[in-house]
Amino acid sequence: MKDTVRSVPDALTLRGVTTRAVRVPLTFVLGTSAAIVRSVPLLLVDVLTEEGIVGRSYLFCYTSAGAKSVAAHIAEAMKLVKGQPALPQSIFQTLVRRFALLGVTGPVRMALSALDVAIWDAAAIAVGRPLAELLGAVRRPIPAYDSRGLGLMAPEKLADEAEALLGKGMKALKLRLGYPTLSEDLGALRAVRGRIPGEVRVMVDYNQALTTAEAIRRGLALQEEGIAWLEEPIRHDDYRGNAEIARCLNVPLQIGENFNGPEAMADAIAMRACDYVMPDVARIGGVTGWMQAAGIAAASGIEMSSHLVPEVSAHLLAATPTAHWIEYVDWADAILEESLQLTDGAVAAPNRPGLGIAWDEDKLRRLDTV
Ligand code: SMN
Ligand code: MG
Repeated sequence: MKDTVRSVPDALTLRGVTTRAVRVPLTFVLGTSAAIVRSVPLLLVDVLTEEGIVGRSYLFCYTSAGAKSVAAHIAEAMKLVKGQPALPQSIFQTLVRRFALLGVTGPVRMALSALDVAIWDAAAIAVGRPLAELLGAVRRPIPAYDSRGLGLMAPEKLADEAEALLGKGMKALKLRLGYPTLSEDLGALRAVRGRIPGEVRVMVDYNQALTTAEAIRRGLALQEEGIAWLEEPIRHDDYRGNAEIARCLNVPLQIGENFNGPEAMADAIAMRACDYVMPDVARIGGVTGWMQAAGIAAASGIEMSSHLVPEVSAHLLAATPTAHWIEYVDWADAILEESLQLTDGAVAAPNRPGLGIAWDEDKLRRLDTV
């Protein structure tokens, strides 16, 4: 039989980008050991193509200055690639080289990641498929844990909040620790545990508060309480210290929200600095970086969860062979036309083209700009 070679349409062409920063008040205040988060600056990114398709992404920028600097880097990056085919992997590689002298970390890395996500969104919209499917994966439900609230506060308040959070049918919660003493940490954990069904999993997150010795001391006590994982007990990039903690504890050590690209994750795994990984799509390098990281986690046989931005992570975890937990927050409900759906404590990416996100202009008008 004669082969028929069909030609394919050209890729989309990058035309420009717009960004908008808004401040979203949280439904549950989040008191971490590093800072109290009452509202979050979100940066909304629209990548425009010559064909009229718009790719979107949004970012949590931590601070107002963070949002401004990420926006500035996004604008500058687009000037460098405007007119080029909207092929995310190649665009990312080009931009990483162009920003190498400044350094592809922090706001620069977040800017390139956000552009990458938006370009992937446009590409998936162009073929009319959900991003998860473009990545070759079924949109399967990923078990979710509720990461709203449960910050540092009085035990009685924590118990009330845990009960309120479980109203959404969640089967797991994340509690922030890092009180001045271990006995206060234990008091907080026991207060939450005492108010929720025994089968609900509890993750604990120190947000880098401890020294290595203190992390081992507290970890040995906490692991007797049946926690799902111990997250970022010490400085995120102290892989030697993290490896020592992982060696001394039975409870799984979780790190990754601060991995700067898949290279950092590969180093951490090579040094046995963690048992689980949870990259943030905005620091790992967008969809492009995430898929590389997913390959490393799969090849290493390590469970991979996500950090924040569940609307994007739902697609990515579907395409992650060792997908573990999706971190659920509702922050983007304040900016999106349709909020992410939770069913039986799990999240599946929506059956819409691309990421399936669209800005709700009425909601945006009611928010303060950053
Ligand atoms: C976290 C960090 C910063 C803001 C919100 C949440 C946290 C997490 O470390 O793992 O969710
Ligand atoms: Mg964390």
